[in-house]
Amino acid sequence: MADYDLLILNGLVVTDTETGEYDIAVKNEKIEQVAPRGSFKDATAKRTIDAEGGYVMPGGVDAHVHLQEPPLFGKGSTADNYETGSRSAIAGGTTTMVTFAPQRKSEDSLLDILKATHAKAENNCYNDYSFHLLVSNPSHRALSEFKTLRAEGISSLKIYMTYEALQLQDGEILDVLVEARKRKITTMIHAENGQVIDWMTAQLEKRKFFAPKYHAVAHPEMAETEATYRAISFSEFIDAPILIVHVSNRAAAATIKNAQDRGLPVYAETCPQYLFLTRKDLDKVGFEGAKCVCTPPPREGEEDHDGIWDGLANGTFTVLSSDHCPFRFDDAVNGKKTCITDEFPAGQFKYIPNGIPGIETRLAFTLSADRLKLNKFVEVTSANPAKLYGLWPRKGGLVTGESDADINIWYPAGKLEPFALKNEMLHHNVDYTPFEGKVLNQWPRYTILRGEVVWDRDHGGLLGKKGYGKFIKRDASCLAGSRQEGEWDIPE
Ligand code: DUC
Ligand code: ZN
Repeated sequence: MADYDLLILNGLVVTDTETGEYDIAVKNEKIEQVAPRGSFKDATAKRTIDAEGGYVMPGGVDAHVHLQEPPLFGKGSTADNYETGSRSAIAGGTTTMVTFAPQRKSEDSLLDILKATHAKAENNCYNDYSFHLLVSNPSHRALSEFKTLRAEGISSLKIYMTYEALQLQDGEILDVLVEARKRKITTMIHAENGQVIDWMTAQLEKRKFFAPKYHAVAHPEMAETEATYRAISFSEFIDAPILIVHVSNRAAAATIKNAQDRGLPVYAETCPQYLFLTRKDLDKVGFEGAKCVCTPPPREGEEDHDGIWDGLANGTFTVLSSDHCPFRFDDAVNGKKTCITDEFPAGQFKYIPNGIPGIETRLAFTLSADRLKLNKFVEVTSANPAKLYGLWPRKGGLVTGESDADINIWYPAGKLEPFALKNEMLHHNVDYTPFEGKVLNQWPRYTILRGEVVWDRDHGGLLGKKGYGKFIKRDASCLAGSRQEGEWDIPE
């Protein structure tokens, strides 16, 4: 009998805290040992992979993924279901994803939503997964279910300060934060001022401005920064931890940094679209710009990108997620073209479904850009999302005896010719990528999920099986928590 299930030799192992020449032994789906290079020369394994000096990192954890959702952000429905979305994730090295279980305003219970979302995911996933509850109706019943949600392994939820179908009023946000604090649940907040956006949209429409590029005008930085400040104020008042999702601009980032410097439990996320796209991408001939309509919109240019890179490097951003929210472009029933009518042959920006695909490209783009230290790259794409959302150390690390054997092995220097991305290379169910033609110099060569090689780029590509991915129960965050026992913790 072999000593191990898998040996990974000759890699440069990179975690959020360490870089070194280590070999890795895997057994029973777990990291059995990480030892100096050469330590396993007399050992046997069912399979051995020679990393040839390439980086060996924990598998990616993407904690902002929209799959199989009804129309919530404009008119269309998301193009990826749990099968196609998780397939795309694995092909890009994301071994764990946290998707949304969306409650509609007409729905009372969150537990029913959780059950329905389990049914969508079960036996369909290529990668491991969990859910954030998306709360749009914090009814008495919904709030009373937070305790059971925790018992069911859900330790985070998301709320919105915009979008008609989702927006909470300030008092409702406070209701959620009090209950979340009591149950040690982390609250993710989409921070944009919905009334400002509606007002701007009306101003633009009055002037007959309907093209996709006006989406960016309707979502000014001020709307994001104001809502960010308000969300932080609520978090400070209740002393409840929050994460501001998909931060796009420097003023919002500075507001967050200021709160963090004051010791508040405020965390933040950014996404590749705020590093690689600008508002010019929305200003293309005809309706093409709709391919890059997401919210908040990509900002002005390089200076904004630099600000976001700086925020990643200095720790303002805890996590880098994809906000994968895929809509097909050439689709007038569920996709971007649902906003085209006889009256508006060039569409109406306010109805363009908001979102872009990106679960497969997040890791390769960020590593290829070579703007972050390697440990920081692992921290924001893998370790921190696991820590923030209660998956650590099972996910996001290579901790002996504790971590699942979820591993990405990258190409060693000189082994992969830089290549231009084409949508046909991707595994999602979307007919475009907003990043068509982008030149990359890295991609996961092998991806391993709980000891199984599920992606081998040069020998078969996707090897994983639908249904191998499983639901992972999550614990309380080990990063975020209230600072004090407090007056809001009223006994039941
Ligand atoms: N932004 C997007 O781009 N898509 C989904 C939701 C959101 O807030
Ligand atoms: Zn959002």
